[in-house]
Amino acid sequence: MPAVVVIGAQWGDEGKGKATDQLGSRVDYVVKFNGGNNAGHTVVVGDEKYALHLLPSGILSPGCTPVIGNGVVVDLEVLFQEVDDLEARGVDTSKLLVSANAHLIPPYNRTLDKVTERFLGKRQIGTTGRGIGPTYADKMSRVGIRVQDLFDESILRQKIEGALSLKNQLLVKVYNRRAVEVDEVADHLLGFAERVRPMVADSSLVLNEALDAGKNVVFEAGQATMLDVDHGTYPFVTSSSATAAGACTGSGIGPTRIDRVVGVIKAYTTRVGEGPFPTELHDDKGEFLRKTGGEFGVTTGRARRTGWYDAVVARYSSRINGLTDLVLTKLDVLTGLETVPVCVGYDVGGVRYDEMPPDQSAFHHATPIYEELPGWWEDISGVRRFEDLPPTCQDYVLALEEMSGTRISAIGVGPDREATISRH
Ligand code: 2SA
Ligand code: GDP
Ligand code: MG
Repeated sequence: MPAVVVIGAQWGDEGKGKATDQLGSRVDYVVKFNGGNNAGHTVVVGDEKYALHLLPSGILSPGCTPVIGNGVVVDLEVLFQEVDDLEARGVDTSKLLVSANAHLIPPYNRTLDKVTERFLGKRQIGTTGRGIGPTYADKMSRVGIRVQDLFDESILRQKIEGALSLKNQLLVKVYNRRAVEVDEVADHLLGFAERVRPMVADSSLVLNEALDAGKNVVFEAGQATMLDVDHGTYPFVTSSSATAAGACTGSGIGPTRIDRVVGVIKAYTTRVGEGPFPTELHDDKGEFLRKTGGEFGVTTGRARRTGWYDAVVARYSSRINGLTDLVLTKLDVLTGLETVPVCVGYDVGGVRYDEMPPDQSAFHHATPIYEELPGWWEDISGVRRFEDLPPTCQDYVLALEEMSGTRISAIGVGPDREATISRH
């Protein structure tokens, strides 16, 4: 193994939680390196179903140390809610480490996230409303508040004061809201300081030492390639680096330390929130995918938009992330279709694109060019060997592998940990 990065190859919700959890028993550290509690990862273990938001999926594997890296934005209220909920269900969270450099989501950024969306009107992004965007904006504007600031009250107050001198202008003058007081923010954040103190670590040092000692470390991305702030469908993206490169900046390891980059990809496509989505379906097939695949947001409960597999997106993700493997998920959802269309390229005003168009207008106007592959009718959820899949289903996987430019090393045929076919 030793250092494996797991990323989403589409617009999120590909099943990264399950893929990471599966590596669990052989993993010493699982690191979340971007995003925050906008994420929603579902892991099913026997009869138990867990929905993780801020905590890395590795928290469910005994023996594994979960790490919240410096690239994450942390809502302390949500952190401890999630910890308490898991503890109440018998999950040991005592090993959790939180980077001293991770940024905090102060309550006013949740408000700003929601009012900004309302003000954007038709141009809204469809955010999760968790304060993610404003907190990353603060980080880049150098008015953010970090975990380590909790332990020096005078510095914390100075930083809150600095941030509020800007935020209150926006809240009061632009959004017609009440001004936020330094005391209320400081009291809120300081209320968590003693509880978070024992978890705080120099996570870069911890992880580099672990790698030096030959430990197995998994870096788990939130969101996905097409939502990455640099490489996604900007401005309809999240505000963090969700691609493989984000694992380095978001955790403090160098690129030379990474051994494998695994892209998790659904056998069809979904997207939550606004923004272009060439293979989106607005018919009964789209409804079939949503219903059969249970495509509803884990964090907000929003219905996900659904569409066919897009091999242009897959090739783009292979390139941007330098993928070594693909994990193809939810193949079972496609059972029962006469044929399964796969997008192999785009038509933009009569011009064919086999690769992602370099400008956003072209992508917004891309019409998919489909290849129809034969479907299958058999229930495949109990299959554990590739050769036991129906022949047309095997052909579907092999065709995706060929089109996507990366080896498919595992296939998901159900939500449970066990419902996976390994291919070596
Ligand atoms: P934000 O809140 O600033 O990160 O929103 C910006 C865009 O990023 C999308 N986004 C997501 N897309 C898919 N899944 C996500 N996590 C949850 C889940 C989503 C949910 O697992 O189901 O419950 O709705 C996630 N988080 C952010 C978001 O839709 C915007 O398009
Ligand atoms: P993540 O954000 O990438 O971790 O994915 P989500 O948890 O948001 O969404 C993936 C959903 O698909 C969850 O409900 C998983 O339990 C489920 N899931 C994962 N893999 C499979 C699979 O192979 N088959 C089926 N039917 N469901 C799966
Ligand atoms: Mg999700």
